[in-house]
Amino acid sequence: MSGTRSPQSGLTRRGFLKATGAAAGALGLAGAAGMTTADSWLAPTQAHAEPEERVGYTFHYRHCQCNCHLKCTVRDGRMVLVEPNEWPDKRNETICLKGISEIQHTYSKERLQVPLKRVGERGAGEFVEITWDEALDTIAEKVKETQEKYGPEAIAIQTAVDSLTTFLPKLLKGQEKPHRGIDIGLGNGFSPALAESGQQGASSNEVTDWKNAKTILNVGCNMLETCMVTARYFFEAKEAGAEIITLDPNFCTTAEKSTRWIPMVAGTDPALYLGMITIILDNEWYNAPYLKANTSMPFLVKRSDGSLLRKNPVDDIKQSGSDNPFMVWDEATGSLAAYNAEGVNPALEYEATIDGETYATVFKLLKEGQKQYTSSWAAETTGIGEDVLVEITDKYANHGPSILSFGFGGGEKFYNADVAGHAAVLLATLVGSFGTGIPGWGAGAYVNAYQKIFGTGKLASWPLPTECKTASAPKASVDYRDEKSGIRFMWVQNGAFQQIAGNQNRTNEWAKTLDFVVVQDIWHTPSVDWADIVLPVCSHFEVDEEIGFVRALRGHVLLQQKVLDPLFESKTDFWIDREMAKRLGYGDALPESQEELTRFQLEKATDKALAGITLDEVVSHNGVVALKNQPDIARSYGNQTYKTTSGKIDLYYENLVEYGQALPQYEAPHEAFEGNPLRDTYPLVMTQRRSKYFIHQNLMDASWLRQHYEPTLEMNPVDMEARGLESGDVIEAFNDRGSFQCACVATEAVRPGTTVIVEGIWSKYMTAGDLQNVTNDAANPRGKALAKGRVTPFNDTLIEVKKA
Ligand SMILES: Nc1nc2c(c(=O)[nH]1)N[C@H]1C(S)=C(S)[C@@H](COP(=O)(O)OP(=O)(O)OC[C@H]3O[C@@H](n4cnc5c(=O)[nH]c(N)nc54)[C@H](O)[C@@H]3O)O[C@H]1N2
Ligand SMILES: Nc1nc2c(c(=O)[nH]1)N[C@H]1C(S)=C(S)[C@@H](COP(=O)(O)OP(=O)(O)OC[C@H]3O[C@@H](n4cnc5c(=O)[nH]c(N)nc54)[C@H](O)[C@@H]3O)O[C@H]1N2
Ligand SMILES: [Mo]
Repeated sequence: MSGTRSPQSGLTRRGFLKATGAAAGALGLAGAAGMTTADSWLAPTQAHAEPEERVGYTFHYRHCQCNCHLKCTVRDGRMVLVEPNEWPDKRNETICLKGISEIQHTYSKERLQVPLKRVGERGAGEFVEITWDEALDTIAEKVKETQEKYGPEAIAIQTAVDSLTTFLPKLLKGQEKPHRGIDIGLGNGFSPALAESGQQGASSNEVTDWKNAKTILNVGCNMLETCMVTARYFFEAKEAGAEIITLDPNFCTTAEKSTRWIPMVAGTDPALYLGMITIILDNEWYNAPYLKANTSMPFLVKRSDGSLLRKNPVDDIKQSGSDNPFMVWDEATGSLAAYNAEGVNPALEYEATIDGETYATVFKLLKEGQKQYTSSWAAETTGIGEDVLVEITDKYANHGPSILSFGFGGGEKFYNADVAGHAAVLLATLVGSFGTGIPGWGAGAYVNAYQKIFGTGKLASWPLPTECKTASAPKASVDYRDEKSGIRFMWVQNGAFQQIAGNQNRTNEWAKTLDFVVVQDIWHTPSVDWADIVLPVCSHFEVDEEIGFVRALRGHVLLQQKVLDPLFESKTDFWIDREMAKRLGYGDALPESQEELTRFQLEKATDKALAGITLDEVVSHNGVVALKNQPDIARSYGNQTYKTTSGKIDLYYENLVEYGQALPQYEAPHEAFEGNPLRDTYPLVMTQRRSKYFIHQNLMDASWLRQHYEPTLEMNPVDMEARGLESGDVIEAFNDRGSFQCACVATEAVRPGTTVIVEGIWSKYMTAGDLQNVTNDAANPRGKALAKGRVTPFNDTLIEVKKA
């Protein structure tokens, strides 16, 4: 930064007094102006005879999936103690090192203190301090200019889960979350069969149901670090006798605590599932009555073009349903019948010629297609022994109830993720995992299960003028950085745009071509340096009124209340929304206060889980109240109800016929596959993982955590020896996209040929470069046809490593 005060140089007297309120004056804190960073806030001070102490309640960040509710003690204006708050359901009273560290991290020297305006080249991180009015007026002007010149869809607003305002994207009428391919890879293949419309890939039951399972296959999910509040239920299941088998290229924390770890080759998850499907079919371990009654397996497919047979022909495959039902072969009458006709007994395996065309059931096509995916092929592809594959398939199919668990990392971050997701839902359906209500059966990503099924506790949404709605990302674009996205103005309201895309050099080149970039954040993350205007935001501990945001998670209503006054010149996300609304001519459209908003969201909600819950009640319970009318353990698709076209589990994806993926067909990863000639130059796969210490880029600057973790590339000793490396050496990791430097460490926990690094590390903490410089961003063309677009194949990355 030039021409402005550095974060360390202190805060104005005015700012400080505002930040600490009356207590500062009354107690006469010494050296007030210097107490702006963790170091100075935490320096020994004179003991006061009568410290002023109070307690405030808030929730922590959510992107680590936990959103823990915290009880915070504030002494003489400083937060000095963070503890788990009391919940009606005691099992939720959790906190981890991340939460405790906020005593330091909230006051980090990386806090953005004042609004900033760029003065150097974009990306150089040179700023001057400006007033809030100047910042917001400039932005409003740019918004209007962009809207007039290119239309509102030229503005993209990046949101994530930690900022709880929902107004900005609608006020700007721009694209929210333009095509960026995150957390949708497996779900793209998994969710259409069940018509899960919320979080793609969401699990069909809660993790609390694991204790009722006998066999749990956990494929590429490190939930003991990535959803730490589920640990209790993981161990509950283990103690109840479930066999938890983790399949992961690396001996992650969750593998270590599982009953068994089965290492596998990264990127081969589709082969694992396809191999298991073959074993189930060959041994007739599937649940035939279930498949007949509840799935599209008996539907008839025209062999010549792959279309499903309906009662009446259609021009568009979307035209079906009860008016124009799919057809099956009825064994009761020996004739064609609508799948949903009274008393129909559909044939599972059947083939017939009708009007000169051959039709076969989906199940028959599946069996034929699976012939190529033998168990020995799957064993060879995944690196899992064939006997082991048969053994775990037997357990999964015949020693249930069984759970199939995957993550949002791991195999999700490969080019072929939708194939894996599709094969996973097929596998889970073959053994009857969904909709039976039998405890302990389920499948999906449990890393976001917060105990209650996705969508429970839906808050009322504040109505805005009808013209205030978001634009959808243009169909033609598959990546927010391609020309077809039409983006000219990027507002990073929550999240970091260098972080959410692979191949950072491409992101940076694109960022240079934009007309305007706003970054709204709490800390000075690397993306901040790419902003034209930087807006400093309050942490989750700071609100400018008594009431903050509300959300319903983990079976409870959780309220944010004031712990601290806004630090420095920071403002709440809500305040920024209101100020923008005024400047864009919607001054009256937003609630007056967060309290008004929160009261509305709670008290106008129609969800029975929120029935009768008032804001006053939540406040009187220190911010945590249990949802109403909740089952002990939530399970989706009760009584076999699916919102699919047929109302059954639709496993045959007619929209993917042209890609040869109506039923899942193996596809190798984009880069990280055996036999790729690129491997001669870049022989190592670079997988990424999350860490219990950080939430992506958030908390990277928490020095109490950073003392336990230095950025390292984790490598197998064999690969290190071959390169003359020893633990602690600084290495350069590189490929055609770019490079980075950091220390390496030898560990047997990593498969030979594979490397691991924690994603999200700020470039300034690397020796040089950024890990995002090397990650793969290739867009699978099939992405266009998938519900949520293409996935970013971060893990599908080859590198070479040498001593720096
Ligand atoms: N503490 C913390 N928790 C978080 C987050 C965080 O940043 N910090 N982020 C949240 C977010 S946004 C997400 S998306 C989730 C992700 O949650 P997870 O899915 O648990 O994510 P990861 O830790 O990236 O990867 C899980 C495992 O996949 C393995 N893996 C890598 N490649 C493959 C492969 O090809 N096949 C298989 N089978 N396994 C593979 C890795 O070794 C790793 O152990 O975590 C959430 N929770
Ligand atoms: N190489 C690589 N890259 C990846 C991944 C990978 O596996 N490998 N994983 C990808 C995945 S799955 C995900 S989900 C993304 C996550 O990427 P992001 O969405 O960018 O991650 P977050 O940490 O959730 O949010 C980032 C910023 O929000 C700020 N923030 C926190 N709370 C608030 C708030 O209340 N208000 C505002 N305004 N800001 C706030 C934090 O300071 C942080 O800088 O990363 C992706 N990037
Ligand atoms: Mo994610």
